This record gives sequence, structure tokens and C-alpha cells, in this order.
Amino acid sequence: MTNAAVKLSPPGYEALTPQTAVQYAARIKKIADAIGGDPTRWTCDEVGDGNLNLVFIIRGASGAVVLKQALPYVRLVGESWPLPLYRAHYEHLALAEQYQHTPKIVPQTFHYDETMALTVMEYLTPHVILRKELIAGKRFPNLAAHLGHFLAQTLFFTSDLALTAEEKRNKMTPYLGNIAMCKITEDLIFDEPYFAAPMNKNTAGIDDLAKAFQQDTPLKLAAQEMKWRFLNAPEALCHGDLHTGSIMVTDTDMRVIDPEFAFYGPIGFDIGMLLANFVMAYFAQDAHEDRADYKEWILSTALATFETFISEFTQLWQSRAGEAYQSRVITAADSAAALDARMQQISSDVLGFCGVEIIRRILGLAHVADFESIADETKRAKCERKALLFARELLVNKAAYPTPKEFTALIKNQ
Ligand code: SR1
Ligand code: MG
Repeated sequence: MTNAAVKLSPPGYEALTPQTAVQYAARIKKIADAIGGDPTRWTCDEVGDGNLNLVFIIRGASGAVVLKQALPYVRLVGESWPLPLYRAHYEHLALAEQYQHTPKIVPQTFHYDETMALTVMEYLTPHVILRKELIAGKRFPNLAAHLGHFLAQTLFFTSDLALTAEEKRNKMTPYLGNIAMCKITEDLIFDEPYFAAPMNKNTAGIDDLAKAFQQDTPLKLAAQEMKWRFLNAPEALCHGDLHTGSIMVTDTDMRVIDPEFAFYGPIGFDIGMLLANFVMAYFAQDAHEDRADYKEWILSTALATFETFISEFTQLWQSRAGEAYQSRVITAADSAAALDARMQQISSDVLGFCGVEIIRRILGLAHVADFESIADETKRAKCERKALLFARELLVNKAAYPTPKEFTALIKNQ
């Protein structure tokens, strides 16, 4: 480890290997019992394929658990980019909060070790990462309902619509410390795609757009407007990295994992990020044969997710008992207009965050497998170009896309 990474590891921290992960789990009775049998017969695989952490699956006679451990650096880049271990703390906090609101969607945690920056949690099986399934062309009939529910519940119940000002401030304060993770988002999503940042990369066939975007004043202003919202609108607890790699699915079930980027931010942030990842999956389908129907399914799932969020959030709005929009001010006669105004702000944010997420996944450091798995660079560039032009238009002209109808037309016009 580099000196910088060592400095970020407290005494007592040690990055585990499959062998030491088994020894660690065997020492904790509750975990050892859940895995079952003789630890010398357990198997352990490191399966982390994300950008940051170690993920072990430990299997034994009675079951299996997942052990997720933060590394003191960015795995994607290496030890030259140190990253605080404290992100495990925020992930643990957010998992607990989200579990309260959506226990069927958020994995259960069994054990948390602050010094080792690790969480032992429920092993989800036969769940698989949604992004991989979207690349493979698989459909999930309940996905939009589950995702819309997750968004409505977690965002409403952590906001001033459900909480008193005191409760909200107390809940929000701990997340103010997740500085390094927010800084990654601030740099990678809102800034770096718009100048010649050293870690940027793009497919050769879209060099022209990469350069043009760096000179595009309306686009850069729109992206900075979204950064401003990210920095200055602590409306609700956001997952912070809600892409299709943070979602696990079976034919009937859906789980949301990995909230280590959790922060208090704009309600539209998670929704916009998610929508962007569906949109990228949509455009990436052009590299596969016979996916016209499947593209329709992706688009309808993305829109149905947003619509489910809107209708569930609207229902929850009727029961609001928090600091904002109190019934002594907003009477029954005012309620619909108040909700409408709130929803307009959320929708505008959704479109903006959707746009910046697409752009950074094509021109910035952290790309997505939807495009990266397209081996033919010419085909990949064609798909990415469509996605970029869509994203630019969405960001710069948000007001022109107030309903799914205009959004659908824009996506289909690329
Ligand atoms: C350096 S981390 C790059 C990206 O990976 C995570 O999943 C987040 O999306 C982050 O922006
Ligand atoms: Mg992640």
C-alpha cells in the first residue's frame, strides 16, 4: 500500500483475502452459525466487480453470507488514489435507514465492524446484477413497481414531508461527513467531462463530441446548475449511486445494494441516475441483433418506474405530517397546486441528473458495461453518440420535456 493509503487505514484494519475472510467470519458466532458447519470446509470467493470494494461470498453447511469490505483506495484506479474507509460507516447507516422503509428491498445486515470497514450481510440468491441482465436482453415484469416503491418510500420518509425539522436535521447531520464520496460525484459527474481531465476516456469515434462538449457553454452551464442542486438541496436521503449495477434481480424480486455514496440531496438525484442507466441500456441495444421490442421494454420500464414513484409519492403526500406544507398553511384547497409545484422541481432535477450521468459514463472515468461490452468500436461509438446527443438536449432544454410523451419522442428521434 502507498503511504497515503496506509495513512487512511486505522490500526486494526487489514484488507482481507478469501482465507482471512473465512477466519474473520468464523470468529463471530452469529455469522459462523448462519454459515454453519466446520469453517475449514467453508468456501470463499472474492467477487467484487465494482470500482471500490472487496466483496466475499462465504458458503458453508447451512448457508452463505456476503462480507463487503472497503479498501483504502479506489480499486478501479489503484493505490495511487486513496479513499477513506469511513464510507463503510455511511453505507451501514444508509442500509439501516433504507431497510426501515423498504425491508423487502434492502438486504439485511448481520454485522458491522467500523475498524475493519466491513459489513456482513444477507447473501442474495439467485439474484444477479440488473445491468448484466439488461445487456443479455432479459425482462423483469415487477421491476418498475419495485423500483418506484423504493424511491417513493426512501425519499419521502427521509424528507421534510414526513419528518419534523428537528428529526430531519438530526437524521441529516451524520451524512455531512461523507465528504470524500460526495467529492467523487462532484468531480466525476459534474466537472471532469467538461474539461480535459487527465482520467477522462472515450471511444475514438466520438472524439468530436468529447471536444465539442468542453466548449459548449449552454451545456456546461446546465451541468453546473445540476452540481449546484447536488451541493445545495438536502431534500432527502439519497442512495447516491443508484445505477443498474447497484440493483440485483430475480424473475420476481428486486434488491437495492451499495449505498456508500449516501448523502442528503435533491429528491430527483437517485431517480435521474437510474433513468440515465436505463437510457444507456436502451441505446446500447442497437449493438445487438433483434432488440427492437426489448428497447421498448426498457423504455417502458424506465418510464413506469418514474410514474410509480410519482403516484406513490403523491399518495404519501396526502399523509404528510412533517415540517413542510403543514395543513395549517396548505389547506385541502391548496394541496394539489403545492404538490404540483414540488413535482415540477423534482421532474426538472430528474432530467438534469439523467443528462449528466449519461455524459459522464461516456466521456469521464467510470464507464458502464452496457457500452464497454460492445467490442466493435464503430458500433459502440454509434450507440454512445446517440446517448450523448440525447443527454445534451435533455440537460440544455429540460423544460421542453415535461411529460413521458416528449421524453419518449426525444429518445426515439436519436
Ligand atoms: C472512482 S469511483 C467511480 C464511480 O464508481 C462508483 O460506482 C460511482 O458511480 C463512482 O462515480
Ligand atoms: Mg457501488
